Amino acid sequence: MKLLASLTSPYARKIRIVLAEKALPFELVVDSPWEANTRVPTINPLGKVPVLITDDGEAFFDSPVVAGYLETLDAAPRLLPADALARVRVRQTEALADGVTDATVAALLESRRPDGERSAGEIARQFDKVERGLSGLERRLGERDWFDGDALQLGDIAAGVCLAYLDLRFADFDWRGRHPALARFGARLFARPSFADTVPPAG
Ligand SMILES: N[C@@H](CCC(=O)N[C@@H](CS)C(=O)NCC(=O)O)C(=O)O
Repeated sequence: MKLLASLTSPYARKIRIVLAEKALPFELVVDSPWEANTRVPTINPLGKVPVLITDDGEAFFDSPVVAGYLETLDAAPRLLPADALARVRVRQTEALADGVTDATVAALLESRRPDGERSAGEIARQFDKVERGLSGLERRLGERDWFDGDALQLGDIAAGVCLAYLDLRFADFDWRGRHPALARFGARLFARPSFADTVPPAG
């Protein structure tokens, strides 16, 4: 299978980490939807990465759907529980973490708009979501090692990716100082080979 991804996309990184944790072989096709010559919109009408193309040629997007597809393959470890309600809870953690990532991306795009078009109010509004989302994640994690269950699952990966993306885009944003449980969690997660091997390039 092939994964269309940009190297800085946190959503694509989430999937690359899932693939690494499951030791699933795949071809990484680097394609940034922001470049003029991107092929992504011909495969995903939304023009976004990640997109996974199966060996049968079927395309899956967006990242929660791709993660769901990968879970159907016979590859340990399970990253979503078999129990339906437990699975919804992992998906809730994933949605909260992805939502923080969405707000971080929105703040970044707004901050890159030209002088005169940039809205400080909109950037602040997005950072309010980031801060509230991180507080929600901090409460959800509490004193535990993992968000849901007793081993790494998809919600943990999404949360780790969202924290790492804040470091990449807003290095001065001191989430560790305000969220000690997330700081402890991040330190553990970032040391995993699946995270260390997918650190995005600067830029
Ligand atoms: N909810 C989607 C978000 C994907 C997304 O926004 N990807 C960004 C890269 S970080 C993208 O491709 N943006 C291109 C665009 O918005 O045109 C997912 O989880 O896959």
